[in-house]
Amino acid sequence: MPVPLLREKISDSSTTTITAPPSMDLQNKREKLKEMVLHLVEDIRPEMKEDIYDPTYQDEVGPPPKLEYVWRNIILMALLHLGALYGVTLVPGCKAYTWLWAFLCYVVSILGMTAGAHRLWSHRTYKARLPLRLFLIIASTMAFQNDMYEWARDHRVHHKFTETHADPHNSRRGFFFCHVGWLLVRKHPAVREKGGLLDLSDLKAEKLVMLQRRYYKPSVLLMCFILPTLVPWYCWGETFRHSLYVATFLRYVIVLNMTWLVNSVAHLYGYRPYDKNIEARENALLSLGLLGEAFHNYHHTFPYDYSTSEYRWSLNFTTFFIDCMAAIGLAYDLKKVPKASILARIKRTGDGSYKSG
Ligand code: ST9
Ligand code: ZN
Ligand code: ZN
Repeated sequence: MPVPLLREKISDSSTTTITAPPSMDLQNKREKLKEMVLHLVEDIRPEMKEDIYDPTYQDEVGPPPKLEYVWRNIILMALLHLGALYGVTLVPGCKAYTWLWAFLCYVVSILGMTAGAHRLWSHRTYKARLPLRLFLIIASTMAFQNDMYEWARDHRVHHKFTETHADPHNSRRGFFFCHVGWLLVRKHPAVREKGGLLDLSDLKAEKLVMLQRRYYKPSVLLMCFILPTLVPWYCWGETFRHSLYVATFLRYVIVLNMTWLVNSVAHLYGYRPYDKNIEARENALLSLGLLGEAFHNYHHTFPYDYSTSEYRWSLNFTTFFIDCMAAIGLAYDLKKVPKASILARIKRTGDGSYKSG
């Protein structure tokens, strides 16, 4: 609607309203609000709003934020990566069972994050019965990426306020920052401020999530470090050195970097067939390694879809896994965006790169 500027008297008998086109700022805000309303209409999981993008929140213009380094994290992360590099040199000397074990730990860790931390606890895209939730929380502990409550809180705030200072791994702050740098410095005050407004009552109410948070340090020690090292050493006589550096340090560093690539690569490079107005992008190659988790333009457009992709099993082992769990009754109420809504959205906001698969 045009904005009335002033009422001017043209003649004694008539008055007219002189209008001007709305300012760019106002126009942008209206567009964003319209976008938000349409987004809500598409939502097939109306009970949870905490991961729905809020385009009305934008950073104020100002100097770049100051970095407050956390030296403990910088030193530990550097040592861990050095350990993993040494692990690479040991790979050829490992027993075949150790390779298989490291690969199994990789798959279990990633599943814990994709099917558990991401699709179940952060986005509530499906429901899971206790045995599955138990498996997923243990698997996610093996991945050691912060406890479930903290991960889901950071992830919801990443979706809602994406590419602003309230996004913990804001990709506008550069590749290194959104890949790993954000774990080496104190969070921007906006993360705390906006994250503090989120409703996390579902997470607080879940005993398993709170139990993991309470005993997180000893559980991580056991699941991420002790168990993966002891199994090859005890079970098939692998050397302690090979077990520690390959099955534990190298495997953990690969899991971490694969996950971080979603924040860096999948927010910086790739097509945006579903919504060209956001930075998240599609990356099929990354999705293969992440068991289906880098169809990131689709995922940020439709965060309530349990497949995090328009498709089901294509480069998406996690969806296959959830479907298998559904077949045996351990997963249910799987949310999937109807094809017609997807196609309408592609037409409305896509970048034109869409090819039906
Ligand atoms: C790791 C995490 O690697 C990786 C996450 C990747 C996420 C990927 C997401 C995108 C992928 C999507 C698909 C992928 C799916 C899965 C992939 C497959 C694997 N809201 O944090 P603190 C408040 S971890 C509201 O200490 P500092 C709160 O009160 C690796 N409030 O902030 C909190 O207290 P509490 C291993 C918030 O002091 C207080 O602030 N771990 C929020 O600035 C303090 O919080 C590490 O390296 C919020 N969002 O420190 C450790 N956040 O918790 C890394 C905070 O008691 N972390 N508050 O309620 C740290 O050391 C610190 O967090 C820090 C910041 C130094 C980074
Ligand atoms: Zn997500
Ligand atoms: Zn993202």
